[in-house]
Amino acid sequence: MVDLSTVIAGVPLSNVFFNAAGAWCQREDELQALLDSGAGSLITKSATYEAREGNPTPRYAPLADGVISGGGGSISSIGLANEGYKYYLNYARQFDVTRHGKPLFISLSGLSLADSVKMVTAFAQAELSGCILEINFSCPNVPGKPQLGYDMNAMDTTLATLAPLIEKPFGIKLPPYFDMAHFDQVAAVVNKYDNLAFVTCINSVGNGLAIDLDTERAMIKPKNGFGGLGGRMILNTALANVNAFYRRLAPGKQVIGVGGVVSGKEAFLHILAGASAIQIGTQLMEEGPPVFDRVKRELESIMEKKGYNSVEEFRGKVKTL
Ligand code: RRO
Repeated sequence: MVDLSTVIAGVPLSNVFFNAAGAWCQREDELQALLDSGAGSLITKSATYEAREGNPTPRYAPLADGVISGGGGSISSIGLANEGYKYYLNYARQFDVTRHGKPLFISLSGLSLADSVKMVTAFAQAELSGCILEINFSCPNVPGKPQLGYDMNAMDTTLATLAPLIEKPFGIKLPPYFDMAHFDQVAAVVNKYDNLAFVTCINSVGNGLAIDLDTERAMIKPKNGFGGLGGRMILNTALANVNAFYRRLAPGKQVIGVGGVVSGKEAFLHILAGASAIQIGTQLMEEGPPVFDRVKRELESIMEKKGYNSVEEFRGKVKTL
C-alpha cells in the first residue's frame, strides 16, 4: 500500500485530498458529507462577517461540452453566499479532530480589513486545535470589489495586520497569476511573514464568459454572465502557479494545489509541480463526495505503477528540458 498522507502547517492529514473552499461546504449537512467521505480534511465556505445570500441564480454552470468550454469545467459567480463567520466559528468549536480523524480548515473572506480583523481575532481567541485558517485573497465575484490578490501593496498591508493576530500558522488563497514578475512580487510578500505557512493556488480564473450556442444566452445570470472558471480547463494555469510558488517560497512554506483535478492523474501532476495537498472544486460539485475515494484509488494506482511509496518521493520533482 502506498502512503497518501501529508502534513500541512504542522497538522497531519491522512491523505492529500480535500474540497476546495466553496464546493460542498456552506452548511453543516454538506460538511458532514465531507467528514463521511474519503477526504483527508475539509474546508468551509469563505465566510464574511455577516451572512450573505450571494448573487442571483443561475450562478453555477457545468461546462461539460467541449464545444462550449474548450475542454470541460465550470463557470460560477456565487457572490460569497455564506452563513456568516459565527456559524463556522460555532462549527469549529464543536469539531472534534480526534474523533473525525481530519483537521478542519476555515476560509475567511472579509469585505474590509476591519471585518477580517474581527473574524481572525474571534478565531484566535477560541484557541481551536486542529483548525487552520485559509484567508481568501481572491474572490472574483463580488460586484464592485477587486481581488486583493491582484494588489500586491494591499496584500502586504493586510498581512502585516492579520498575521500577528492569527499567531498560528495559516494560509492564503491566491488568484492565478500570468506573469513571472507577479510570481516574484507575490512570493516576496509571502516570504515576509513567518507564520504564513502555505499558499493555496489557484482560485478560479476570474471573469470568464460562457455562452450557450443554441439560446445565444450567457450561461449564468450575475454580472452579465461573467464568472470564475474552474475544472479541467484551468489545470495548466493551476500547475504553473503551484510550481512558480513552490520554486519561490522560503523553506518550510508549502503550496496547496487546486484547479483541474478530475482524476488521480491531475493530482499526480499537481504533486510533481510541488503541491503538498490537493483541493477539488468543480469535480466535487459534479460527482459529489464519492470523488475522493475514486481519486485516491487512481493516485495510488499511478504511484504503484511508478514505484513511489509516498508523495514526498516525487513532490516538486517535475523535470525540465
Ligand atoms: O463566492 C464566490 O463567488 C467565489 C469565491 Br468567495 C471565491 O473565492 N472564488 C470563486 O470562484 N467564487
